[in-house]
Amino acid sequence: MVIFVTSNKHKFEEISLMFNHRGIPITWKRMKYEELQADDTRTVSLDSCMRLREVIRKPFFLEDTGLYIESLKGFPGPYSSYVAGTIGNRGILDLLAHGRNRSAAFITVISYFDGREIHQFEGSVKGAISYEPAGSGGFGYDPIFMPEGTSKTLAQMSDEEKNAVSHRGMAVSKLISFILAGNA
Ligand code: ITT
Repeated sequence: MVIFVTSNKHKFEEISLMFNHRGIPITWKRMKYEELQADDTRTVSLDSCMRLREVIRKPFFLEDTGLYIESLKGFPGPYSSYVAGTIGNRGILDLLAHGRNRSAAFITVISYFDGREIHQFEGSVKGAISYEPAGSGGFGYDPIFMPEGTSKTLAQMSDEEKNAVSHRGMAVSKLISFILAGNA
């Protein structure tokens, strides 16, 4: 049994779909935890995991995700949660007006505590910020992010389709391979 710690139900839905598909039991520990303010998703994810292992004391994982927009020098990056809750998708679209480069990437870093040590798994997807929000699936920035090679936003995809191309899907695949290789 693996515990996934997040306050975000959409993350749990996407991840549990992949675990269920591979027949690996997963439980949701719904919990909001303080995050370090740092420039990089890997550091934020590791720091949260190190603090939570003192409290949870059993194998678990968490993940930290950021949206990195090239022409905004990586903004909102580690501040993605704050920005989503303040200026939101409309604010991002406004910042990209006047013909700015719309290239962007999502990065997810999973930190998995196996009961002894912490292992990290990273996934990313490159794409572009759309001109208008589209779609009603997913969450957060999904309506304005189009993965490379598609003309759909992540919000226009089912959870299965999103998992097949997404930052989170890639990071979770790596974690699942690690667990199935006998490391859980
Ligand atoms: P935790 O409890 O797991 O930390 P959170 O929602 O605060 O949940 P993050 O800090 O990792 O998670 O995510 C930052 C924000 O980025 C989040 O609030 C969403 O708005 C957005 N986000 C994360 N993953 C996303 C995804 O797959 N698609 C679109 N937006 C996403």
